Amino acid sequence: MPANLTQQYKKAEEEYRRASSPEEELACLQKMLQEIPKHKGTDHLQAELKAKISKVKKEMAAEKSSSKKTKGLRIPRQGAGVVVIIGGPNAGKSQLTASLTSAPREIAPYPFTTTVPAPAMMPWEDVMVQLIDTPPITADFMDPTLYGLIRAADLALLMVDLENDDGVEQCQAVLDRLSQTKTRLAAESYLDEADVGLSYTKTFLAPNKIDAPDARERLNLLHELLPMRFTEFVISAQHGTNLENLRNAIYESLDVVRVYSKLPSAKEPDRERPFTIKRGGTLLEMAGMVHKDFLEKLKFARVWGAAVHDGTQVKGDYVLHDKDVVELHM
Ligand SMILES: Nc1nc2c(ncn2[C@@H]2O[C@H](COP(=O)(O)OP(=O)(O)OP(=O)(O)O)[C@@H](O)[C@H]2O)c(=O)[nH]1
Ligand SMILES: [Mg+2]
Repeated sequence: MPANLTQQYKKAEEEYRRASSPEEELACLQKMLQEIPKHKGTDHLQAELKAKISKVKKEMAAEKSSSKKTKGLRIPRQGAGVVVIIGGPNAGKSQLTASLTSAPREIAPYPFTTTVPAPAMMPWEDVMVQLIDTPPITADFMDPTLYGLIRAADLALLMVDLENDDGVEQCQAVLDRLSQTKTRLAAESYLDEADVGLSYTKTFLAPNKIDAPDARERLNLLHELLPMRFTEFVISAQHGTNLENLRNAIYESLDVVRVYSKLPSAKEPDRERPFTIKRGGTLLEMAGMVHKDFLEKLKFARVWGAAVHDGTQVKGDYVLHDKDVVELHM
């Protein structure tokens, strides 16, 4: 029996696809349910709509219960850089976050376990990198805060579920979803100057669950179907396979150097908390991070490091090297 969907229904469905918040989605779904012709031929569709409505309501409730702390609130940048972990449902985003940090994350074999983006700190040698675990992106749903998080991130990790036959398609759905927006993934970060607002975030592909049966076949399929070429780390977030390579590559992608500050009166620098600064950054930039007064009052610094003789006196334009020890004078 044909469904004979009305124009009003189709219009609501079109709007549903473009909805950018759960509230909008709910309004569209309710309109669709109201407009759908009620007969045997649409039973299945009606049931599907009702299920979607209850899912969106749950999402909204989850958002509300945590809203006082998180809704509309920017996650403050911390550490040497920010990495956003994205992907379809069940890809293992929370498992990877838990494995690379010591943060407890809720990990479960059903979709939409994670409902709110959550930061956690990943150690690399003596520095920390901020990872952000996120809710899944699907053809029908994307947490509206994700656009900003992806644009602001130094790196995105796009995870693929190799345990499930739908995993490759779900990854494609993430890319399709983003390709309809001005927030996109690429091999390197850049802003498209010809198209204002179009922003590309450097991305690593992380096909996950390589330990699962038939994961290799799905990986081959992924390579055949994925049009974009990202740097790839095939991992098992649960078993730890390739995670140390990924951890190192994440840090390297940030392209920062570490600098230890030393008080003139102290014998040793503060080795506990290095400052990190983009490679090529100068002493003056670093001094400004220590205290903004230094921006105007810095006279000189003494530096101990691989590129200079111990205690060499340098000016604000000195380009810092990894592991430099710096003694600021004003
Ligand atoms: N075999 C195997 N299972 C994994 C691996 N990583 C995660 N899983 C399992 O996959 C399921 C989903 O993991 P999660 O980390 O919750 O996935 P997620 O991407 O955060 O899911 P959502 O929050 O719903 O988007 C869980 O049952 C995990 O135990 C892995 O490396 N190998
Ligand atoms: Mg999760």
